[in-house]
Amino acid sequence: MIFNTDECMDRQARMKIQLAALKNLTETVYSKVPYYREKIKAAGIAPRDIHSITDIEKLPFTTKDDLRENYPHGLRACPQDRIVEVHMSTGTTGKPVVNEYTEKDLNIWRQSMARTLAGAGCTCDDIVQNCYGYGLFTGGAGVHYGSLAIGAEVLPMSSGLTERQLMIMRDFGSTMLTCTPSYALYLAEEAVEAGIDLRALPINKGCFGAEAWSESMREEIEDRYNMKAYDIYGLTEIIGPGVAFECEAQNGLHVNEDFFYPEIIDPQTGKALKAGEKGELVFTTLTREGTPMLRYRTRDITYIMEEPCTCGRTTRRIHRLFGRTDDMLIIRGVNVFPSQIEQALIEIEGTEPQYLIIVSRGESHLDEIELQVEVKKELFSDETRGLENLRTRIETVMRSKLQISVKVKLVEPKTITRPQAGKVQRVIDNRKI
Ligand code: DLL
Repeated sequence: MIFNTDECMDRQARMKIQLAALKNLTETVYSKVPYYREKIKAAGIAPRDIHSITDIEKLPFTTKDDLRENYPHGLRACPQDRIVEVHMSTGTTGKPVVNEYTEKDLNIWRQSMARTLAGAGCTCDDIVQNCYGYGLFTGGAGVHYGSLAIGAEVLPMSSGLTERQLMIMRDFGSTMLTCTPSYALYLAEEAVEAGIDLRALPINKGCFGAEAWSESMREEIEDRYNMKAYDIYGLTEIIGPGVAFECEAQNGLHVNEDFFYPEIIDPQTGKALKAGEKGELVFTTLTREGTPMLRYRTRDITYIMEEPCTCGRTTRRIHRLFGRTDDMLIIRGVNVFPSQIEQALIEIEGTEPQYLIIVSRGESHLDEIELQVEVKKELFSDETRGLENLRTRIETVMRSKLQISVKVKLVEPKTITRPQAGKVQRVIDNRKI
């Protein structure tokens, strides 16, 4: 299976299906979920006002605060006895975000994850080493279900226990790796220590996501494993992984839009933006039963790509993520995204794709950024002038690209902590604001 017919259907035909599903969803949440009913009423509309797919813009948004307010079951749209599985994302503050799945919801997840893995070329011949965390996090379960749907062999490793991961990878001949991109690089570094040549192993492709990663990280992973690395995107609130994925063209991520309807809005005004215009990504789960989401604001920044893809799928794509609206640091009034810093670093020869941004408020009450950057080992054995030149170069590039001063500290390889489970932390904000 490379892709299925639903992914290649005529766009007009798909829009008709999406409209019917949206009407049905609006009716359901209006009648079953008091919170949604009140919000829809407050917006001055009723389910009968949905006549075209663009009428979705009349519906109210749902935010993470709405989910927290309704913790744990307030947004459930079906009786408890129809729920068969629950996942949550904990985040760093506040109550967890809860997603409750019916059997039909799991079916949607299996299909979207099968499409996701197939997008990267996974077939029943593959041995999938799944190092996303199993448990409440959606990564482990999502890849597991998708692998089973394809008929691949899945190794349910979960994250951590790196030595054992490498031993299994070698002894079982895993052909596909699924984990966060930062963990893939961590594994690769540990493989060097353990004297394992990853490039000589059968592993030849991987699906990476759950956190931001740059093209240079992709190159590094591809090079270290001699594999093709694909970007996959999703979030707990909508289904987990399986919302959007790269195909072999690797030109944007195909959205499983028969299940998850995407919109892009201006994060300030909430107004809908056109294809090609960058803004906040919003999803409506057209066919979910357990905890359906109406116009959920993801805070992820990207744009929609409507041009046809060379792979033959007709689903619209999103560009790889540019960051999150809530990632944005405001440093002395200037908006800075960690992804901009990473992008600037990529262009500087001699740096490794490992960095840490530490923000603090100095004695003068002004915000300061220290950027710790790992540099190639050879540079440390060189005379110090090389290091000093590199440090000033990075500071100059940062000043010209970000319009702020950044204090750069060069550190030896492997100084910056790698997550052995969960997502990488790129920013430490000590400002207490
Ligand atoms: O991270 C689901 C997932 C698991 C996706 C495995 C891919 C692979 P959450 O923990 O709820 O769910 O976090 C969702 O992570 O809103 C994005 O900000 C970020 N994210 C997910 N995938 C990507 C990606 C899972 N490919 C949040 N690139 C999302 C950049 C990503 N950021």
